[in-house]
Amino acid sequence: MFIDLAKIYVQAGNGGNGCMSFRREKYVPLGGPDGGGGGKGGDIIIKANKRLKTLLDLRRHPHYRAENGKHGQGKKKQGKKGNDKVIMVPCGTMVYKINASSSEKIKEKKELITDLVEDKKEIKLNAGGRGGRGNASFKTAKNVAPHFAEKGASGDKSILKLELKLIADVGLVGYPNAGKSTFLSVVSSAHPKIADYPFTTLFPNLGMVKIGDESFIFADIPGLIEGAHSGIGLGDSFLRHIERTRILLHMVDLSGFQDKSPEEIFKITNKEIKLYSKKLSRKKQIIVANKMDLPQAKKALKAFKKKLPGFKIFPISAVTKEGMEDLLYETGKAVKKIEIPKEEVVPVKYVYEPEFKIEKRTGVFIVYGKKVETLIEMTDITNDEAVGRLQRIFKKMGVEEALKKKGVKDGDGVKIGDYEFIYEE
Ligand SMILES: Nc1nc2c(ncn2[C@@H]2O[C@H](COP(=O)(O)OP(=O)(O)O)[C@@H](O)[C@H]2O)c(=O)[nH]1
Ligand SMILES: [Mg+2]
Repeated sequence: MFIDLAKIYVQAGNGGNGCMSFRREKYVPLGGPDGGGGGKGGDIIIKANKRLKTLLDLRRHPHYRAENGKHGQGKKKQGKKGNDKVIMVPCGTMVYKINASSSEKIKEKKELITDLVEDKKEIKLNAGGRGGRGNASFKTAKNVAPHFAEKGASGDKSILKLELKLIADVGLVGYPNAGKSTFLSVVSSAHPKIADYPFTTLFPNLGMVKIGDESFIFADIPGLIEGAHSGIGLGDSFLRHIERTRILLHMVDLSGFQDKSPEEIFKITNKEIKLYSKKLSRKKQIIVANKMDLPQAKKALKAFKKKLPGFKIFPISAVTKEGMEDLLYETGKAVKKIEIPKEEVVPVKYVYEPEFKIEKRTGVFIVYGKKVETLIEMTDITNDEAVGRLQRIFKKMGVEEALKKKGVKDGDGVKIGDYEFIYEE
């Protein structure tokens, strides 16, 4: 099954906890601290693979987790790093991060992170959490026997939207029944389904076409009809698969479609393309009048040309192959002149974020910020020594100073990450 959209939930591995331990050896009465650090959590990596053709698997299995780091151990033994999770996607997959909002009313904001076009290209998306340090790391001249260790930080979590956009040089567009699939089956070794009724093509087909010494990829997509932009017929979402093509072959059945003339159909198709995307509508088109073998075709071609003055039209028959050589020659020439359009990956803007922010709510002060939240997360709150160290760090960062400025008083609540404290001078 061809699936071109999927939403997946990924979580990088958590860091392992640091270890709290002291050396115990015979004949060594007072062993020093020897707790090792935890290993880093595994990363989430997304990688393009040219053998994959659909996002079906990812739609069926939408949850991915990288391995957690192992905890540190005594004798300064470092915990093992968690294994990365590599998620394979077809070439041409665009990866968006969704800024999930807890409120359903706020529309999901998505941000293009990367466009994985080339085979084997990969991107590290979510970093695993840092491993906590063991108590051996906290030994100082002042504190030769620290009785605490850090916990591991949790791995980044996110929701990704994957969108597959096929990669082809030439896109075939037109009304259903125009002969697009027949054309592809004649010029390439692809075997799309062909039949004398609309919507035989239900998903895009790619075919390699040799023109002169070079090969180009043609994409055949389901036909568009009037109202496709509002979901009529098979809708217009398949147009995404010709957005990256260099040019379009716009194929028209000279015998028209039901009660519509070829030029009416030609105009409707272009209107639907424009309603889908202005950018797509600016792509160069080669107009192809198909089914020249039919008895009325010559007369119809004359009328079609008259209605579209100034357009160059290539008459062909996909069945008898008449006119095919000229058309392919022209297509080859045009394709070479035009580059494959690049999707614009907007580089993630660096926004200055203060180390923390404080917000005052009734009776409680909330301290936000990645740094303070990670520090809290990595601290064993039940351990006085660890909490003491954290307080010193917060003081150095200016958290206490800032709280005082905001008017914190003895007995007020202070919330950081998942923890709430009572403030004491
Ligand atoms: N007479 C004639 N029939 C054709 C020609 N090309 C396609 N057809 C027929 O038109 C019908 C629709 O063809 P198909 O390729 O499925 O059209 P698509 O919907 O545009 O992909 C089929 O019955 C084909 O056999 C042609 O050049 N001449
Ligand atoms: Mg077709």
